[in-house]
Amino acid sequence: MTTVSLLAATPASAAPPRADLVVGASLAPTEVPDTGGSSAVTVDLTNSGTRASQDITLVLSLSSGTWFTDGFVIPPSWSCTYGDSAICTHAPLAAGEAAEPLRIPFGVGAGTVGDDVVVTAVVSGGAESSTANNTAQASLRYIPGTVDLHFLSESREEQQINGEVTGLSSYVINDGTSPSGDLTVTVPLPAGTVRYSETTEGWACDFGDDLAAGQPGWRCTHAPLRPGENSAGIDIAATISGAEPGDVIDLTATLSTTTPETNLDNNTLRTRVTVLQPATVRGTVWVDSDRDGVRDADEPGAPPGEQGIYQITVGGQGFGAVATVNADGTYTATVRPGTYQTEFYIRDPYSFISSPDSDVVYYLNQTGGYNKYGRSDYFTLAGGEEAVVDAGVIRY
Ligand SMILES: [Ca+2]
Ligand SMILES: [Ca+2]
Ligand SMILES: [Ca+2]
Repeated sequence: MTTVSLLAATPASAAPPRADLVVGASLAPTEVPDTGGSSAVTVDLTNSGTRASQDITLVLSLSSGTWFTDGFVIPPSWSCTYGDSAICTHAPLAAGEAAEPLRIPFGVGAGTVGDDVVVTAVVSGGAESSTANNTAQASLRYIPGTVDLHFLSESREEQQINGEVTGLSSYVINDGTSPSGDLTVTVPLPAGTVRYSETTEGWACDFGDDLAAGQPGWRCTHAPLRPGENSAGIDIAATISGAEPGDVIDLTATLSTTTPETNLDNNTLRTRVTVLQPATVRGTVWVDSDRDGVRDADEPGAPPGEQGIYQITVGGQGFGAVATVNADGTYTATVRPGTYQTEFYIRDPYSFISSPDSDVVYYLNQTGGYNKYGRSDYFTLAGGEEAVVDAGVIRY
């Protein structure tokens, strides 16, 4: 008798090998302003079963008022099409294998504070030991949107004299999470100044007698800003005029919008000018008519113009002034207290000479161009002081 050995029967308690896909979904961010915004869902998928799955299909569904956006990259192991739902496919996962995490951004429309947007992920991939873990949900909560406009420049202080130009120059940014309304910036014209200029691009600026909260000044408007968006540059400039030394002049811009803001403390930008007593630089470009190398009492000044004194500048410390040249060859420049030199640009038929009566310490009569150039030494002036700086020339 032959005994046939049979394979042991599978015990009733041992389950056959089965795949078991497990899906998880998370959102970042998990809050969105009530004016709308965006988020992204990340799907994690693992086969925690004991056998490979079949081909996998993942369906991502969004609440109404949300939509999948374009232009992002997903792992090459996934393939998706986007409609009302995102439908993504993936090759079978071996037992214990995890898919590359799949991150898909989406847009969120405006909603009501406290409401939730729900994202649902459902995965399928053939027979499984359990499908209870094939669905995952994540939600996004509407929170109050914020608008916070502020100037990007810092307030600053300057020291200037009458005749100089001061100003405000900045951009406005929306640091909130929601779009602003239209922007308005007002700048009253302070006493001791006159209008010089204002921005013409990106902003619509007007200047008038009652435009700055009923005061003379500027009123500028700009289109709304999205969250994180910068405005066009705004520039407002005024000339210091009729001010007294010691006066403190504030040029202040105030920013507002039609939507509520979370912070109004950062809506001003100021340039503060302390007015200085000016110093004066003056002198004469005199003609050595008898060519004896000294300045005689009856010797005239050179004429201003293309055939004489073309320009005289008083410069130093990164700024300076163009002198006013008079018909008799004298000139005057008004400057801040500081250290300067006078630079003379003259033209044919005049040339510089060396003379004990000339303060020109360096000159070039052959410059290769029209101008002949001469300059004085540096000199330092306090407020109210005056320097007399002369240049001797001859006429051919
Ligand atoms: Ca499952
Ligand atoms: Ca603000
Ligand atoms: Ca002379």
